Amino acid sequence: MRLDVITIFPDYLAPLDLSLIGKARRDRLIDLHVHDLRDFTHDRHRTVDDTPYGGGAGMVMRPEPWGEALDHVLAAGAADDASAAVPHLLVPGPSGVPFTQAMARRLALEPWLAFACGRYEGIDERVYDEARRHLPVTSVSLGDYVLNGGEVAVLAMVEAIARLVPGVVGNAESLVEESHEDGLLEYPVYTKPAEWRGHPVPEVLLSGHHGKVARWRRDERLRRTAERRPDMLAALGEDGLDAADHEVLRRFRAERPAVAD
Ligand code: 97T
Repeated sequence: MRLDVITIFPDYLAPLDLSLIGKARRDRLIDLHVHDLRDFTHDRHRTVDDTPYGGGAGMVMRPEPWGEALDHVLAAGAADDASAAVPHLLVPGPSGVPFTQAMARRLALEPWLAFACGRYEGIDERVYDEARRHLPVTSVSLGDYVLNGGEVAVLAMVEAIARLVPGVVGNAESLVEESHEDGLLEYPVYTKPAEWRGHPVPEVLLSGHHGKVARWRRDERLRRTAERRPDMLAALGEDGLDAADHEVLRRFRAERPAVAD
């Protein structure tokens, strides 16, 4: 998979040299290219922003460097790998569609992704209009909070996507039995020692009874999801839960009403 990132802070992406993603790059599973937007300016000050037409607070990123940077990415990618026609362009911002595990799974199947990191109040809208003439473009948000720019969002998205690329994560099983892959949060986990500072590991986990362990874990996932993410339980609907699930949820709710939402 080829990844191109355009940013005014290339150093922000340095963590992608580390850990699992760094290893995937060395193994040539991920071909990551970071581009400095200021390299596509032509004035002495390497200007990338200006005041907004119509007035208002802050600065807007000018379209010309973005146009040149995207032209460069398209040409460089096509020269490197003729099989990848055009990238899917992802633009993080607080007004995008929510980035989800389902989206990460779809994007992990694509041969080429490009990320445009905006700063200030955003990028001139005509950059999106022009990009859409050539590529699929998606504005994505990590959640309902505000960042200073897209770089941290790109770090998160690249990690979420790249770990789903075959070969990047060694144990394929660790990819499926995780939160957000089947609509419930994960169960709590424990390791040695069996007692620590007066806290014992739940007895059932030491019992060796696989059926009981599985039911206990399912119950804990339901309990956590009901407590922390009632929206996820609602989204699962009737079909996602069986009679035993409904019974444990009824008991949890009687014990303690939901706190989230
Ligand atoms: O708030 C932002 C500013 C710039 C780029 C991205 C974001 C953002 O992305 N997800 C949440 C906020």
